[in-house]
Amino acid sequence: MGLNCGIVGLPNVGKSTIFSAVTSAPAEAANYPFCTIEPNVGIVSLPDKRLDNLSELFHPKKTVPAIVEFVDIAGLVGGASKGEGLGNKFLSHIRQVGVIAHVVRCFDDKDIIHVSNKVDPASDIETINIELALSDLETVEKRKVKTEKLLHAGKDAAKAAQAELEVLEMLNKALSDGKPARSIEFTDDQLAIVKDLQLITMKKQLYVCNVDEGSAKDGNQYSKIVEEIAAKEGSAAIVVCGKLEAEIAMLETQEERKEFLEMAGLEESGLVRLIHAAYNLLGLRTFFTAGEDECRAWTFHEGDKAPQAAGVIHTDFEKGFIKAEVYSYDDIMELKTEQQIKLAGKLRIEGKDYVVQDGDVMHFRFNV
Ligand SMILES: Nc1nc2c(ncn2[C@@H]2O[C@H](COP(=O)(O)OP(=O)(O)O)[C@@H](O)[C@H]2O)c(=O)[nH]1
Ligand SMILES: [Mg+2]
Repeated sequence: MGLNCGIVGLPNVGKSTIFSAVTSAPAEAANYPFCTIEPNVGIVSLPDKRLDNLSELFHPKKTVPAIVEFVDIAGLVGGASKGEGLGNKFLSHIRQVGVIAHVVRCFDDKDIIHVSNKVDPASDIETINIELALSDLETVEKRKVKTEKLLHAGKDAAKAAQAELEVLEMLNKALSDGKPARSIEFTDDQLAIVKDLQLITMKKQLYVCNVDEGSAKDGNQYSKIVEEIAAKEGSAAIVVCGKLEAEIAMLETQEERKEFLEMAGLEESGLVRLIHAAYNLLGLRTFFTAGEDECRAWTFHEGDKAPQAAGVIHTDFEKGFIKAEVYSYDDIMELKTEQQIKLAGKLRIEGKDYVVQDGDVMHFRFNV
């Protein structure tokens, strides 16, 4: 599954506005050779104060942030699962993303047509979620036909098919009610079956309330409705003003941006919150490498062990992993140099079973 966040929502809710703003200062693509470069895909740097602070200590030639990919997925309308709008193309795009940012129109503007002629967040959310559920329902039904044939196969295969059919039945019931697959409680064994289906409604969803300028700070009556819906399903919700963010993104210097935010009464850009929320929902964490040449933030999955984290830098690091020298971000901030870290006994030597922690600063020893 991609380390990326797909932006979905009805037409004219502000998806492309938010996508353009979020990708207005694209990360230097050369540093991230694995990323896909397509017009609707943007590579976004993850703002991280810790990396800035490390760079201040090490004065490296180069500082490289971690990234998140955003994908602007157009074409979702009621009936998409039956091929309306961009229909199937849309659904295949959305299957490939790691998490979904669902943009909901929470602003009034007579000049901007709403597809169903009135601003109604609850109904908009339902329209989109029903389309996603219907698409998954189709996947489930297709699988059911296949699995039923296995009921008459050998004993073991029949048993496995029976277990799978039970899961498919649970999914069928929830999805037919318009409920997402992620709302069902599965056992670990069942979860393995579900994962294999790559359902859209298993992905975590983040609601993005696109509000008018005046509501950027505290939200409005529409965003309150979205927040309630999100809370009920255990999803996250954030308030962003796409129009304001687009204006901020046009400003050239950090100072100008800061001033603009202050004038709008905001502490930080809504996009920064959006980027961080996507990163966290993807289960991503950051470790650092720091030195005179380069300070860099690297992305790993929560729970990854040292060799896997090393593999993020280079596959050879993982294959030939010997050990990792590790200290924490907090310790280097306090002690200032690696020399002092060593003297204070804060440099740890960790082996292949070490579970990497967010904020670790690491050097890897490997052998190829
Ligand atoms: N008033 C207002 N207009 C917005 C806002 N965000 C987007 N728009 C406008 O709504 C229209 C549709 O936006 P767009 O981003 O293309 O929507 P998309 O179809 O979801 O990609 C454009 O004319 C935007 O300028 C907002 O926060 N407030
Ligand atoms: Mg668009």
